[in-house]
Amino acid sequence: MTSHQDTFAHDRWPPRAQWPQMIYELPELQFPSHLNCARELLDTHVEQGRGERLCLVGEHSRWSYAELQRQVDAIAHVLTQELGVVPGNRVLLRGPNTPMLAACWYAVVKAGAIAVATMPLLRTKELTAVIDKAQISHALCDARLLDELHAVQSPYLKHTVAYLGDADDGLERRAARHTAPFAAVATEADDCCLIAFTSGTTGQPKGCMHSHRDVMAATRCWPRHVLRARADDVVIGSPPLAFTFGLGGLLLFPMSVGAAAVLLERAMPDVLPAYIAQYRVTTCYTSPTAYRAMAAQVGAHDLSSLRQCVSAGEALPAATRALWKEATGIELIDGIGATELLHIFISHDEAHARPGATGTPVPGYRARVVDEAGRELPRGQVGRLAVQGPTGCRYLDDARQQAYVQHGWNLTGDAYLVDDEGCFVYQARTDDMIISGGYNIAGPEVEAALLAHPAVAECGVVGVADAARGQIVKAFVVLKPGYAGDAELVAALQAHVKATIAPYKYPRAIAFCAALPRTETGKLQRFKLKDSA
Ligand code: 3UK
Repeated sequence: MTSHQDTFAHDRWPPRAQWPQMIYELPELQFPSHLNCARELLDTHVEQGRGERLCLVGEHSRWSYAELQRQVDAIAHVLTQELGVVPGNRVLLRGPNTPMLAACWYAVVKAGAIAVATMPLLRTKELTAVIDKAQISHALCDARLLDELHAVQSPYLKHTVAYLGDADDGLERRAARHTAPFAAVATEADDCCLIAFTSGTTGQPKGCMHSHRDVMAATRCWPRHVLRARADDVVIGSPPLAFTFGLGGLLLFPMSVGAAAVLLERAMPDVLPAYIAQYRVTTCYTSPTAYRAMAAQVGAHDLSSLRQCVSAGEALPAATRALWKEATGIELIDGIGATELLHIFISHDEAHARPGATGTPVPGYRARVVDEAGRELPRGQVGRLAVQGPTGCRYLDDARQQAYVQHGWNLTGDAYLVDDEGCFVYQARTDDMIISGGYNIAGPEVEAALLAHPAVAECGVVGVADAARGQIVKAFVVLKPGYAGDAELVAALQAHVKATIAPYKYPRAIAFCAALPRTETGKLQRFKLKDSA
């Protein structure tokens, strides 16, 4: 059953047999059959008299729950009455973190449509892949990021409306014409409400489908049991809302308890401490790399309001935990999450922090370490991390579903061990995904970009260890005859990659070589490149 008029997503869930086992044992994970998470996370606060509480703070705005609801309802009217959005349509969202982007997200979901938030740095090529894969008909785009979207040529995308610009047909001017409340569409709990794209290991983006129930379930597990989110929290952080780490931490979780969030367009480590002081922030979300960078400069700011700091996206080095504690007195909360599982599923609270370990399964989830055949391994042995819970992997129309979900368990692609105390200790990615500064970067995608340069004959891209970023992207390049592998060419290749795909994916290191190590069948042997680096 679905409330969706456009059944695109409903028709493309993987077959049931390929789903992970979903677990709803906790009493707080029981939901009615009709559920709209936008209604739950926004409207209920206003209905229950919390409308005047502070909800979202931006660089140019400060909205209460009631004000956000007014914005959301007006945008939902624009979507449904002027742009023809019907339940089940996919709506692309593009912009840096702002209250307007958040309002657009809630408007799409409240209207029963499916939000496809995209990373602000994506370029035309990557946007096109997402739009075609999810057959996206509508886009709401920050006016400052229109160019790459306008260059997209897709048979699916019919309407693009800009916000935060000054065009006469911009979203705010259209929205101003709608003052009536918008009643949330009575979606089914199981209806898809968001598709989160993850680049995976190959660079072919995978769309992770999540339902209204999944969103609500995520708000009732980690934030409730580990973080213990409170109504007086003021949260801040760097991850984009297009990354489910950011969506949960900065939007869904604070709103699930009636708290406030500061949404920053640019939240790099150089500016974050000043914002924490300015807004009396209690809770911060960012990557291990950013905590490391911030530790050096927190002394200059009054961080006395800060109570909790969450680290995710990549493994937290023990040295970074120690550095942050020394600088602020705060014990970092580490948590491993995944786009496929929506948010964090193994973590620990401040009292149970163990340097070098991620923690234990979040209430609502189960985890174990298994061998290649899916058998549970004894403690101390390194194997593949397998997870089950109330959220899980359902890729949009993708054969890779059967790699991620095996025997009913989500296999995250991480190598872990369980220590004597039952604590999960991260080892490495089981595949070749490069994680640099908190971003996932697929080597083959960088290779594809490099290969389009006239000087490049062959290339292989791997991640190599780096103290500051965890890993950096390193490219091994075989040049075509007539080209010299000098500093000038390194700079040219780097500029070329930055102009082709999202700039953060560019190779920070480039080595020139005469040939690449290959198997007899012609496959690149990445481990040999890594070894030589
Ligand atoms: C790695 C970690 C060690 C790990 C994410 C929190 O990162 C998130 O989602 P992605 O889909 O990547 C998932 C992969 O990233 N990873 C994430 N956190 C940790 N490795 N320690 C950690 N604490 O390889 C995992 O499989 O980009 C994180 C919440 C939501 C998320 N989507």
